[in-house]
Amino acid sequence: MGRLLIVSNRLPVTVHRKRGQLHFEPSAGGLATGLSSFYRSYNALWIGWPGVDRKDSVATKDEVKEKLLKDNCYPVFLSQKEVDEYYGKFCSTTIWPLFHYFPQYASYSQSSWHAYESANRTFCDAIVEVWEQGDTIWVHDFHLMLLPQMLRERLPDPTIGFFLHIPFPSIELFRLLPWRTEIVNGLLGSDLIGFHTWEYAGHFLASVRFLLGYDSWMGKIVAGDRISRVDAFPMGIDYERFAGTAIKPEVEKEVDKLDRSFKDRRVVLSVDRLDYTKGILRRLQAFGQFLEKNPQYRQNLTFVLVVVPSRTMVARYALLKRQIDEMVGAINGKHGAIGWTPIWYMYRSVPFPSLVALYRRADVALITPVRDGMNLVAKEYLASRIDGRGVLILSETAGAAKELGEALTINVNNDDDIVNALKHALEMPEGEQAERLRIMQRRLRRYNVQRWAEDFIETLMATSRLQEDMGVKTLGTQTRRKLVKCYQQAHRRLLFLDYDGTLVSFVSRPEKAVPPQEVLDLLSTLASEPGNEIVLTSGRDKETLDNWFGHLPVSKIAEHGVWLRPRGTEQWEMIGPLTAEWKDEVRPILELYADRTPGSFVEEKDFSLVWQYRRSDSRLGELRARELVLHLEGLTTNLDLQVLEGNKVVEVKNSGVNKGRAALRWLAAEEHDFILAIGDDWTDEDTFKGLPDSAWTIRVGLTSTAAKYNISSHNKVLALLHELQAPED
Ligand code: ADQ
Repeated sequence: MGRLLIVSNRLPVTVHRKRGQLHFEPSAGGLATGLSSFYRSYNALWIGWPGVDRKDSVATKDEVKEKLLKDNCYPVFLSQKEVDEYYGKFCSTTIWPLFHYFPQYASYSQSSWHAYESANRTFCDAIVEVWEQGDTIWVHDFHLMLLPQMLRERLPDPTIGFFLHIPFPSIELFRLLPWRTEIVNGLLGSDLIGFHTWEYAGHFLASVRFLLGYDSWMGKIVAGDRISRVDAFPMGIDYERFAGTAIKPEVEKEVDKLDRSFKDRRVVLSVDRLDYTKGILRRLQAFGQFLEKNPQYRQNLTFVLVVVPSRTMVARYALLKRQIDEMVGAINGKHGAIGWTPIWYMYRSVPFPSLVALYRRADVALITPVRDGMNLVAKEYLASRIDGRGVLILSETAGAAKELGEALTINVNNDDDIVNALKHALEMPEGEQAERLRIMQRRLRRYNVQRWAEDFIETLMATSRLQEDMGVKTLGTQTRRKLVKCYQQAHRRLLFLDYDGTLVSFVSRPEKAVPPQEVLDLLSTLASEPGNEIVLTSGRDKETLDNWFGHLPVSKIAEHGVWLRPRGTEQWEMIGPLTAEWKDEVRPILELYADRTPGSFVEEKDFSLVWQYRRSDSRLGELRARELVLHLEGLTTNLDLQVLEGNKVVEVKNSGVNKGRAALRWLAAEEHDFILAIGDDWTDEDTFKGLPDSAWTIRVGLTSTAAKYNISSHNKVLALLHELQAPED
């Protein structure tokens, strides 16, 4: 593998100018702290904005670039105006509130959207500058959601992963975004899209289905001729860094200092960036109530509230800061006493050893975000508790709650819940604290940030290999030319062509899929070519096929192989003796499912019954399809029936009837020196399997198949059939 190019809005170092000198400092925030230890141990280059204005002098930018490159970082220079529009507006006041379920705070402006697009393009340019064949690109977070698709358009076959550090909201929220389709398309440029939890991944898949109509299977989305994989990777922390620092003498000294300040008091701690999603005001309110309801803790308890300044240029954050100041003042004023301040409020970034000392000294960590993608502070607190004591209180709406089952979880909107959890935590026996910690620590130590990143990269590589395998099966230009050549050199040609999904795309009502003139002309020309036999292999009833294709010199297979009609014959033949009495027993069951599933209906054919759910909500449809198949299984064994799950259909018909068996009729009739079969669903698999090895078999859609090749859409099938008659060269 070549290098790993990590791309994020901010670099892990930020450049400041102080008295004419450039200063390089570590950046704040979960992504920077989480990944910075990982990338230094890897053959990686981190690409991002260092905080330097594009309009700065060339000399300054050169100096920044040179220094950053020594630390394997590569700068993307943005102008202050761009940053204000793209980061300050679109990222901070559109995406951030909407994705954290604060739609009332979200604003939508066309100009900031354009700035977002343009900033993503600037990042794209920078990556194109440094990318070399073999490099893997890993894009991070909501600032760069258009970047994967932009990169795919500019680079030859890149491997691209994307990880979203914040929640992906439910479709009900996401659809409010005017540029929702662009965002989803941007993300689908990735081979792998990672989220902290399966819940977020599920929301994304639902949006893809809703906006673009692409279904997914086991987290894989087939979009055009590519596969994107979606999966959950709960981000870990650098566990040993916290556990190791917690026992360092400098931290011991800090803890002693804290002990002298707090004396014997119990300590509750919270650490957050300044943000309304972190639930700081609700937490303070609940703490005030706790003191009121539990006077025994007055004088005996200190709440250390650490808030790191963030997005101070956004008005809402400035307002929040004021509200926190006021509430802290009010609670301290109301409950405080000489020698005791209930809340210790620190509004600043805390140096690492001091942060770990605070984690070590705190009896309880009170982490109550309203929404949080993951929340690393919760994990850092647990890793620092080397003494086996300490209790974590955590909102159920933080991604971390999904894996930290031994924490005390609360609903942040329920003050009583927080008050009770605080009491529970402060009174929890030490044995229980140790047991809960042990279980959570074991998990965090194992799935640390290193493991998380490796897991992501390994999955990305596996997805990219899958893409290559698909590539091998996809009917490429070379193979297509060979196929066309074989066709032309042959004298007796047999072509099995499925109709729905193969020659035309699916429509919601089957009776509306009337063949377009282009398809009729194409079939007519192909069928009148000397030496050609065209067999239409359809699941439709024979009357429809006669209506549509009766005037063409083609053979037909109807109802997935129940009926055959060789060209030039007057009548349909039935394959074997079939019965239809069973329909009276099965029909009511299908009708029940049609009633329970809006948009679905039952279609009746001579010897089969079909439940169609193409127009239903696809998740509900799939769920019901599974239920229906189970429901029918018991019944059909006695009746010699088979139940088939096709493309948005469940079909019940007599056993032993399939397109493959019907196709034998033409194979047995005479020798052919060219055989081609094209179909889009698994009822065509029987045809593929039944044909001799020399046959060309093609499945429409990029799914696994017994066919030799895949082709991405019905349009490509039509193009291929046109080419048979008029080769490109
Ligand atoms: P953040 O919203 O920044 O991250 P979080 O996961 O809690 O939230 O990470 C904050 C980081 O900043 C922690 O590593 C913490 O130690 C550090 N930090 C916080 N306050 C500090 C202070 N006062 N002084 C020094 N350091 C401080 C985003 C998402 C999260 C997601 C992360 C990682 O919003 O949901 O967990 O990315 O994906």
